[in-house]
Amino acid sequence: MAAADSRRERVQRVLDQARRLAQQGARDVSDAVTRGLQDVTERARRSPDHGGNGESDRGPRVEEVAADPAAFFSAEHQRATERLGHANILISGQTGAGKSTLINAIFRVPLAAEGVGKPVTKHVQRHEVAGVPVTIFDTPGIELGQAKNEVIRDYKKTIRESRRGAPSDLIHVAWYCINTGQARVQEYDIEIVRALAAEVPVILVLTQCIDDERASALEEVIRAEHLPIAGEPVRTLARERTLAGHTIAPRGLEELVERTNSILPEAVRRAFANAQGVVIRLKANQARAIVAASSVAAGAVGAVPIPVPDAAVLMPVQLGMLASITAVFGIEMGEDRTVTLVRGLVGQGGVSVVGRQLAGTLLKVIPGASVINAAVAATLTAALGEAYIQLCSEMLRRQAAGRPMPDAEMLPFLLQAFQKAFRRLGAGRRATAAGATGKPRGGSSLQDL
Ligand SMILES: Nc1nc2c(ncn2[C@@H]2O[C@H](COP(=O)(O)OP(=O)(O)OP(=O)(O)O)[C@@H](O)[C@H]2O)c(=O)[nH]1
Ligand SMILES: [Mg+2]
Repeated sequence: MAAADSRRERVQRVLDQARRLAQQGARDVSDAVTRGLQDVTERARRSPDHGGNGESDRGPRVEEVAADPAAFFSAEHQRATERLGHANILISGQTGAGKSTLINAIFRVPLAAEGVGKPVTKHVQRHEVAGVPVTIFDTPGIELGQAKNEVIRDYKKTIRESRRGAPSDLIHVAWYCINTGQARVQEYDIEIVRALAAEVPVILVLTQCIDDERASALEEVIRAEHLPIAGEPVRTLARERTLAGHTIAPRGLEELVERTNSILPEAVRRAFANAQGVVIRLKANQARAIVAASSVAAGAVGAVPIPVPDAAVLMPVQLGMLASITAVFGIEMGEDRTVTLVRGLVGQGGVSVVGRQLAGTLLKVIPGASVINAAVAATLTAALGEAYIQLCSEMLRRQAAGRPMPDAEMLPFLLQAFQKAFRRLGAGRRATAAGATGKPRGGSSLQDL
């Protein structure tokens, strides 16, 4: 009985600690983690040295996840997408400055394509697209000479009302666009920037920048005005421009995205990382936080040693992790794709079988072990997460280059990246195992599965 009590206490401690860690690192995997842990707890309760009845009323069992992993993945993806948060950006500047062109170059879907959004006030329109966690408050067609005070009043009204509404409506940052081609900085621009900056952080964007001398001249005036803007103005060209037979490549978009990201509150950075389509690294960085938390959580699952044949207990954590990464990347995962990937991964030797195989391989060099321990569980999960980040990054790169990755290539790419990442991450571990050197024996590479 004393043994049962101490085991129960230990399981409970692990459960609590893992939940805490997962919640700190990535709230969106914590549910999946909890489900995996519940299962472990359940097993511990049912074990012969414990008299518990194994009843639990929370979350699906690992067996249920295993029965339809694609459905579990989709549900987790949905959940993670809802938890991304929502970023709101106000964009302003004179008509023709290039606001719509800029928005459509920055975000992964053309948010301002039609130029007609839902009117918020006379001068402000709202652009949003279902499934993209960013709303743009646009000010189309502000003409020089238009009643400036009226325009400013409308902006302030929009921003202040955003503060009173739901947290997801809050306007976080404003981009004020000045066309670099214009002869000088207008008084009109200066006054609006000042008025905006009294309400939200303002990034000044020099648009249609094809002439650095002119940009420098404008920047000098802006500096002399001591405008309360966030950092230096950002020089941008949203779309390539051909001049006298020379093509000038787009520029400055990455810088604008990075600057914006640094200003946004932490709670909505994931949403912004998802919606923008310019800096893949931003998505990968956000995703790595999810992998770190999942890996710790998987380690905590493994702290109640998992008999090797029960490695499926890691599945909720790992599928939850993959679903959250997909949400952060903003990759559209239709049902076909999900089924191809998840069934391929799980059904043909993915998350669980790969885990068993590799753990089995590792166990040959970790003396005395017949279980997946915390370190192995954490390493497997970290390797899978890193491999999946590489897959998502590659998919976006190819998509941007106009050569989308065929669905049939996804799984082989992922497995290969997994193998590499696992070797790299596992190398330290194998090296520290007594007497073990170098490669695992048994030849169970993923390709052999
Ligand atoms: N090649 C190129 N053309 C641009 C760029 N930015 C703006 N343009 C062109 O400039 C014109 C005005 O750009 P828009 O993006 O519609 O300007 P806007 O600020 O949204 O204008 P309003 O909606 O009227 O306020 C369009 O013909 C664009 O194609 C750019 O970065 N590159
Ligand atoms: Mg426009």
